[in-house]
Amino acid sequence: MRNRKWPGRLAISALVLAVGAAYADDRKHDDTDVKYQAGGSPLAGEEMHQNINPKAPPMTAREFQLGKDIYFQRCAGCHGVLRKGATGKPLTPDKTLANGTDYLKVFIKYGSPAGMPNWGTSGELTDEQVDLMARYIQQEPPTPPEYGIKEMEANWKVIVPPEQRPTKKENNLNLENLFSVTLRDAGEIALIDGDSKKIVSVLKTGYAVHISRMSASGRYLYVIGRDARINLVDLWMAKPDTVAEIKVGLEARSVETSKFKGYEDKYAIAGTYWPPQFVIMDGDTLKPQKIVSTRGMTVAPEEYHPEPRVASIVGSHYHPEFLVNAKETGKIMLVNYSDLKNLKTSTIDAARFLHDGGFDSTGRYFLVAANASDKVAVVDTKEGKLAGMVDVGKTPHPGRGANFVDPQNGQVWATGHLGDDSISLIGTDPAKHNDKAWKVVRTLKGQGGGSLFIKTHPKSKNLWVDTPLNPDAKVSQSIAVYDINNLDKGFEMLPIGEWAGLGEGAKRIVQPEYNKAGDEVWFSVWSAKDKESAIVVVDDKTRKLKAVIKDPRLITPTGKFNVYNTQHDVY
Ligand code: DHE
Repeated sequence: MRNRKWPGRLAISALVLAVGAAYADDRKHDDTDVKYQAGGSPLAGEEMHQNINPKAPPMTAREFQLGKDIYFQRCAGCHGVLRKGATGKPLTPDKTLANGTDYLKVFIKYGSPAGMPNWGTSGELTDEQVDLMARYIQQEPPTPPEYGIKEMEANWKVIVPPEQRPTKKENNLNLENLFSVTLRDAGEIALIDGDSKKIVSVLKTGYAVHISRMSASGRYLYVIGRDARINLVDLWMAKPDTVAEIKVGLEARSVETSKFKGYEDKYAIAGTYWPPQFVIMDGDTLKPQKIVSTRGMTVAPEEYHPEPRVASIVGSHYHPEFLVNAKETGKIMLVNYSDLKNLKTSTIDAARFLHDGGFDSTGRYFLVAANASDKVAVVDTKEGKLAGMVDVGKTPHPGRGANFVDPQNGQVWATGHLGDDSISLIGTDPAKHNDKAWKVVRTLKGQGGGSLFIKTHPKSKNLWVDTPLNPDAKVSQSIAVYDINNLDKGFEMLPIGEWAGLGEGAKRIVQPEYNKAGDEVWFSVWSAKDKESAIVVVDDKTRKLKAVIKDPRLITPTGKFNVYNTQHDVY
């Protein structure tokens, strides 16, 4: 293919150009989910081994470094660290050398209707950068280092040993109504007192900090950054602070602790995107104990995948098990932690591209989006089996989802979608409504695509659905809210971005989160690092503005985790 005649290559390029250009404008509106998946990666700065491919177009060392930075910031999320493909196609030299530089330049510049963003015409990459990337992806992919116990222990610190920690709570905070707030681009979290709405403290965490999870006890906060650094924060200290930290790899998204009776917080677990593996640690010190690779075969059609990234992880309440979701293979591993030396793991074949998910209202069933497969897998954590596989809308993205009683269909769990404006309600009550269990029982029409999170509360009659990645500012800067008792009425739109009273900025409204009482809903108003952001608090009964939290330290607030609701899976 490589020595294809010039006219052939020109024809292909012209075709891609025509198709790309035809779609370039209006497709901008539907590749939000692809850009979202192609998020930044901390691997850009990592030293990597590099083979020079003599057949590839020459690059200087500096050009190669630039190409690596751009690849890991923009492309790795979809095409994988080793370029073997993930939600995006493989970009290995056997394929890219055959395409050649001109063809690749057109593809990168104009994108494709299949979802490749138009990096050039959208202005994200200059022509020189497009040329650089077309040559870069014909080189051998650099391989980042592996990360074993030696590397983890070299990046592990117990700042306050357990025996020196408070034996009782030493502050007068209402911990159950404390919020851990991700300050994404600051690499920090803000601890905000839910009662006073005041920032209690801002703690340094990992790069592009991602999520917080609670210990079973409600005393410890586990915070993970995209750079796979975990902070263990003791909320009983006079001033809550980090008491242990560890870096468990080069890139990560999820952390959890053991929740089964008798094992509460005995172990913590973190899953990494790179290397593709998970590690079980001591819950109170983060001492790494057991590393398990996720490399292996995908669900049918079975083929080897070299980098199945670990997506969501939850601790079972029925067995001493972690449910570990591997994105690219579509496998859900039930990892039994009762004997780490003789680790027992059973594996459920779900669907490829597992991402985020949450429990049903009973805490028995775990529903997880296989987002690029447009499905939701349902795991019965009591029986250790797949209870259902549900076809939903385009690119479901539930966060942990929302549990409520649909007046016509009984207990349901709901998810919004990145790729369309639907909201799928899945029946979750096989005992009383077996005919509706693990099926979409109702589809609501939302404000638009680009939804990331959906939330309700057992004491509320409201269902809140965000659309922060919708390209229309009116939609991304507002929230849709439904009356659960009258879902047919459709949604009311609340202009949360306007209520924040901020200057210019994206003001994306992201991730509704309730307070402990269930009578307030907190929304992040997420603008860029150099713009003002805020948190808006809405009264859940009246749906009126209750408070706006502004502070120069609130840089790019995104996820908010109320201690009580996160500890007890209230959503
Ligand atoms: Fe997240 C959860 C992965 C981008 C905010 N995100 C998750 C989970 C995964 C994941 C696997 C589930 C963790 C769990 O439950 O154990 N997120 C990814 C990505 O790979 C992706 C698409 C690209 C990236 O660069 O990371 C990505 N995520 C984002 C964002 O850009 C968001 C909107 C802002 C931010 O802070 O980074 C974001 N993700 C969140 C939040 C949760 C989350 C708030 C937890 C939701 C919850 O209620 O539990």
